[in-house]
Amino acid sequence: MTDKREDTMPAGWSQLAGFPGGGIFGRGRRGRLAPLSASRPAGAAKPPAGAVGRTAFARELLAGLQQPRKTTPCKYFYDACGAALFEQICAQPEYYLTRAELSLLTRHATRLTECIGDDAELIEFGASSPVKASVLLHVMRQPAAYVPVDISGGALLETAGAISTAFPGLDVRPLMADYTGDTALTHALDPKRRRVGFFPGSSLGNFEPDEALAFLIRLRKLLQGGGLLIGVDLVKDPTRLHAAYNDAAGATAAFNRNVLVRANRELGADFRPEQFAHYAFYDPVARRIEMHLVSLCDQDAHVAGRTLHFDEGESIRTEYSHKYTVPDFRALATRAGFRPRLSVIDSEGLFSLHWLESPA
Ligand code: AVJ
Repeated sequence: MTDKREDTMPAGWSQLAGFPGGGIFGRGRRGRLAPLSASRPAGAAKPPAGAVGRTAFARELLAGLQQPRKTTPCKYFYDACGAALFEQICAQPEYYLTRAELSLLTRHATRLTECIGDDAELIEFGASSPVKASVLLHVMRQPAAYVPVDISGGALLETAGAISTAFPGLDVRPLMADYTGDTALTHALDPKRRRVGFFPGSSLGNFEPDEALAFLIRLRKLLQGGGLLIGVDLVKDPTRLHAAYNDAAGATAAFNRNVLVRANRELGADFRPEQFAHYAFYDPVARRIEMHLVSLCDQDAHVAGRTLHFDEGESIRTEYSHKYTVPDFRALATRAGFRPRLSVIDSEGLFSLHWLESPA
């Protein structure tokens, strides 16, 4: 990168779920939002509390906490509380990601319109807020449909409702699902429509590099003939990164502890969240934020009949958030079979947005 930061990349760079027991929500054109499922007749069974049910939560939580190095899958942050806490994070002054991405969407609207093209079906992976999609849908020419995919049912329906209100006549078909699951989302999509994926917020950073590649390959296949608009957080001054995951108001700390709070509520576990310290740091070698909950004392917790022990100072790794350089991300996308067509960064060089074509 040149020393003069630019909003747009130089020439070479800038040519132009699985649903295990998951509830699927659908809505016909101008119809009412209502649960529907391809595999389960309406009313046959109540959808579980989340796109991933309680048994899966208990199983995956226990599996992670019984490892020698304890971990929890980060997707379990996002119950209704966690989705709300994440919205609070996005409003913190230190958490620049959301604002930087929104400014890129607005600032490069015209070029994005060109990239995305007409009549596309917009599929958003992780749609707990309508804000970014709303900017994008304004920019798109005659969007054919909007399919928000989210693991948190409540947040998903709020997003879908807000978009339906703002865009009357748009075909909005919310899908409650864990997009990291390996089942294809294809049955929920229109086989005749050109597909445009939207994966904002740098959520790709949650994947380790090999998983990120595998996930991008899945998206490339799903979006064949269309493309993916993806937001990716950039490698930068570690102090700035550190601050973004250690906001002064404590929103990130509350979000981090929410996985324990949720286990207590949904699984009848007896974690003492206040006995775990929020600890997040940037590892410049692995180029990622690691988020941990560190036990402040020797303690036990009980989950689904199991006793878990935590030594004083022992950590649970709750999230990775990988950061990329623009060339490294474009190389990864290319390895996944995408053709990177446009990469833009904000004036401070904090965040990047990429349009990746998926060849037909
Ligand atoms: C939604 C995964 C992109 O990694 O920055 C925010 C989640 N974790 N603060 C991120 C998060 C702590 C966020 N992603």
